[in-house]
Amino acid sequence: MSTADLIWMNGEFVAWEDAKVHVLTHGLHYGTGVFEGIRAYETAEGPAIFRHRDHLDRLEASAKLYYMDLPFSKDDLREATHELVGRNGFKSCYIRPLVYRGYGPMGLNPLDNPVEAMIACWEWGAYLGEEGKLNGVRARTSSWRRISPDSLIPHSKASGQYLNSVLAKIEAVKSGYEEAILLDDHGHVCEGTGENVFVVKDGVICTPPQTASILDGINRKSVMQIARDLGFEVVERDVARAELALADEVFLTGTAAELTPMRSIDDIEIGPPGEVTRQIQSVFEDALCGRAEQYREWLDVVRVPSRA
Ligand code: PPE
Repeated sequence: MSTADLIWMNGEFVAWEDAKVHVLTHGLHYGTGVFEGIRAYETAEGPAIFRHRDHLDRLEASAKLYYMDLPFSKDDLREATHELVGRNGFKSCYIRPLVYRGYGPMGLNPLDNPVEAMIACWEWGAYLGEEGKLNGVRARTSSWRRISPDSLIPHSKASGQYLNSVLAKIEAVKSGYEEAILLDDHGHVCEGTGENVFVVKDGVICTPPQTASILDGINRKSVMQIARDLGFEVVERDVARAELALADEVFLTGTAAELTPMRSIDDIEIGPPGEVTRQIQSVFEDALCGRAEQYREWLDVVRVPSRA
């Protein structure tokens, strides 16, 4: 992977290669951590972090659901992130904050383990490939169901929960697809391994609702607003598996994947990226890079001067 000079750990900036933890760190054994995936984009005003406050709010919400208090205030985390991006000299980058249960007593009760925090950033290109972003990815329906609220917390972006996504991703890649679509515990379409999903049919855009075990994606929210502003009808409702195959267009949204079209499901052709996808993708990319005045409030410009 591409690296950076510095990582922020518990209030201090340390060299990338020195950002280490003890092997008995609780989160390493039991997945007791919560994280975010954020991106900063190059804009005319300098690097700008997309919907930074929304990501920090979700980090806090994820932590709360696992009985953790953030060890630093959201303002402190925001400032640390600005300084990190600036001091690493990035114009654009992916940003990964993680709040986790640290080294302390072993065993399943984490309540006496310290809650620690780190933030890293690095340059990360098109998550599902440049080709995928341009022409669409091929996906399969996973044999793994998305975690259900019966046993875990789909609303929390928690580290241990990602074993579910990892299994689905391995299965997809080993069987020759770029991505997996997971169904929820009712057999309805839920989401990709790291993306929310949108289905376009007869000009109407549908996406699974909060109750379908999705992660409440920040790009999902942004794309819904952009689509409505463009005059499209956007409906949050359960989506049947067959609706993917029969859609006019399907696309995925996520911080890492941005807006990536999906061109087939289980070898059934949906088609190359269509008009609706293209139109939304274009405004979305303008919003990310500060070219859309209407969405300017989504950007948190990094004020720390870049070392570069
Ligand atoms: N669902 C899941 C399960 C998910 O992990 C993500 C983000 C989303 C939906 C979309 O959420 P948002 O980024 O707020 O629009 N996945 C993150 C992790 C990817 C990774 O490989 O790590 C991301 O995109 O940063």
